[in-house]
Amino acid sequence: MVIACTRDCYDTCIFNENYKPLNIFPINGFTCARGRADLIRNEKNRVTTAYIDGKETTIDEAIKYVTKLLKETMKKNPARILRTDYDGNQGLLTWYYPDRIFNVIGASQTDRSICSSEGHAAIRAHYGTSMGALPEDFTKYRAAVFWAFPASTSSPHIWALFVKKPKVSIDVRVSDTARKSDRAIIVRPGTDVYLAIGVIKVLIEEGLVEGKVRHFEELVNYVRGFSLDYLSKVSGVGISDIRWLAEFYHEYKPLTLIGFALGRSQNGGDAIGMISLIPALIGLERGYYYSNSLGWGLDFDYLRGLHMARSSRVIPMAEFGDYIERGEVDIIYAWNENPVVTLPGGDKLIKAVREGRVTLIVHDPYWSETAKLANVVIPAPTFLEKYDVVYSYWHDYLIYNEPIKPPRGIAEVDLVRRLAKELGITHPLLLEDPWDAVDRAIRPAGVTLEELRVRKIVKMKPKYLPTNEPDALPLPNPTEPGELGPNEVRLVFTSHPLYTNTQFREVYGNLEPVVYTHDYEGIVVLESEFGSVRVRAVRDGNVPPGVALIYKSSLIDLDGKPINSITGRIKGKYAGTPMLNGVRVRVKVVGN
Ligand SMILES: Nc1nc2c(c(=O)[nH]1)N[C@H]1C(S)=C(S)[C@@H](COP(=O)(O)OP(=O)(O)OC[C@H]3O[C@@H](n4cnc5c(=O)[nH]c(N)nc54)[C@H](O)[C@@H]3O)O[C@H]1N2
Ligand SMILES: Nc1nc2c(c(=O)[nH]1)N[C@H]1C(S)=C(S)[C@@H](COP(=O)(O)OP(=O)(O)OC[C@H]3O[C@@H](n4cnc5c(=O)[nH]c(N)nc54)[C@H](O)[C@@H]3O)O[C@H]1N2
Ligand code: SF4
Ligand SMILES: [Mo]
Repeated sequence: MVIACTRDCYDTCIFNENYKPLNIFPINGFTCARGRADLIRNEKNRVTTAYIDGKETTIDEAIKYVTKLLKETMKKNPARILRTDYDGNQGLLTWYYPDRIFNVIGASQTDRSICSSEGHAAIRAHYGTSMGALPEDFTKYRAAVFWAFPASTSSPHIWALFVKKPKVSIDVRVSDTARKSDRAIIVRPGTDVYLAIGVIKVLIEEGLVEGKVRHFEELVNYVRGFSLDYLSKVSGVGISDIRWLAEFYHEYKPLTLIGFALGRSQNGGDAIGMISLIPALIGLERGYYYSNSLGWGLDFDYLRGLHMARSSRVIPMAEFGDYIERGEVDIIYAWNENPVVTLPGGDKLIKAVREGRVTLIVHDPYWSETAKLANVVIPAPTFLEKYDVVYSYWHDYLIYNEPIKPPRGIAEVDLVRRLAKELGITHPLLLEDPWDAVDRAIRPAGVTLEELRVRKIVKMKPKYLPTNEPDALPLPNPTEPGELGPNEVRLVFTSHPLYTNTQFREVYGNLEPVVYTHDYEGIVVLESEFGSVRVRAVRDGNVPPGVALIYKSSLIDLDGKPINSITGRIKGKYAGTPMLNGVRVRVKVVGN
């Protein structure tokens, strides 16, 4: 029997029944601080019973109450019910299947664009798929470029494969990954597209192109329109560094690893698209890696029931708070997500719930900020307590996760099927056995449930491999981020080794909201065009002037207000991903 770490993490570690990481490639017998703490975490901060308006109740009562709430709003307008979900657990049953009930009743959904959508769409625009290198391919490369990808923190197993190889880090600050790389290139936030154009320009003009790109002449003309001098000025990367990077590409033929964070920055999709072309130009096939989640062929749409029913309305995550503020939703049902903290405008959700304008229903194993705020809380089992099928957005193992702890609460599929029954819904989507749905969904990836149940881990066969000669060559029309005014910085976020987004604070404690900058010290107010928050500023020589860094696991300010009150209303042009990184912020020191 095996267990998969189901969290939003590239590595998706696989463990044996004693919770020891398997010694198979690419897990290689080790895990991270979170993996080591999971058994302890499982006993802390748990929601153990249901709650209605702060009072303990049974799960049955809570289901009846939620049924009543849903019924009332369904009569009025089902689009005023918004379900919101993200990646607290990557299980096919936990995350995807529950969507069915909301499609059947015609509720609203978010666009789920917060994390990786922008880059998926941008790479697909070039290659027809976003599938990149597989872990086995990684080992064949003699070098790597970590582009906005602090892998030593965000993906310990990817990092491990390159520890002994030449590495370049491209970031807006000197990250741990940058420190451990052979060369760190520091770029201004939101300007990677200019750097990528510069690299392509040098490759072309110095005769270093060895691969084929369709519409190559168009690309040649396009880069001719930019001078290296201009590209250097906008990106903040010296001309000699741009040349050096192009030559490194030419000489080492490195794998390019593109971080999701880039898609959440200004010109993010354009940057990712252009970066993904570089490997093709130097003659590499699938010489990039971004996320392989959409390449296996796993039929997420089938799991969500989109072949039969769809949401009535899609709300961009960038405008999550704005829709709430405008009074466009009455009920929010959240699972597998902590939207109060992680979505733009979470402050507006807090306000609307406190003022009774929105009823919040939360299904979560832990007392997240969103669960604490909710009118109705229903306990969910953790991945250590339920069966599920788990995939990775990096490696190719599909995993049959079996529980090693007795279940607490009610599993996601069971909850939505109970709700469907109470609501009198007899739609075939909710009558289909969830395991049959899983079987249907995994077959396109070359795996059957029967085989998976026997073997526990089975390698998927990628269904959507890229063509290296795509039909389209979408060329960017980027916008310069512009100069900063006095006391202005661009806010960026990064992951912390001890947490996954908002998870693990029950083990490692609450991180103080600290902003790391080159110049400021003491208590500061950060003010953007969307609002302000109060945090502690710490001077950090690894952060250049004009940049401010916050860990994305400390997203609550000194007054209990979400940092996302001040980010993210601007949408990416490929998939609408909120611009969380690079928001212009004024810093005012207010204390020490
Ligand atoms: N330990 C740990 N691992 C995680 C997570 C976690 O919370 N903790 N979260 C997981 C999740 S949800 C995700 S999405 C991934 C994210 O994984 P990554 O995309 O690898 O990284 P982040 O940690 O978000 O860091 C983003 C980096 O981009 C830099 N950056 C910001 N703006 C720009 C820019 O405009 N240009 C460039 N070049 N760099 C920029 C930041 O300084 C930072 O170093 O990690 C996953 N892995
Ligand atoms: N300002 C800013 N905001 C950001 C980011 C940033 O860089 N800066 N990063 C963004 C990114 S990349 C991401 S991916 C999102 C992440 O946003 P979220 O997905 O909201 O982040 P998590 O903290 O992983 O929260 C997931 C919730 O799922 C719950 N959960 C865990 N396991 C289960 C389960 O089995 N069942 C159920 N029902 N619930 C479970 C956890 O307890 C937790 O409350 O945040 C985004 N928000
Ligand atoms: S968080 Fe990532 S590295 Fe850590 S145990 Fe889970 S999958 Fe492995
Ligand atoms: Mo993410």
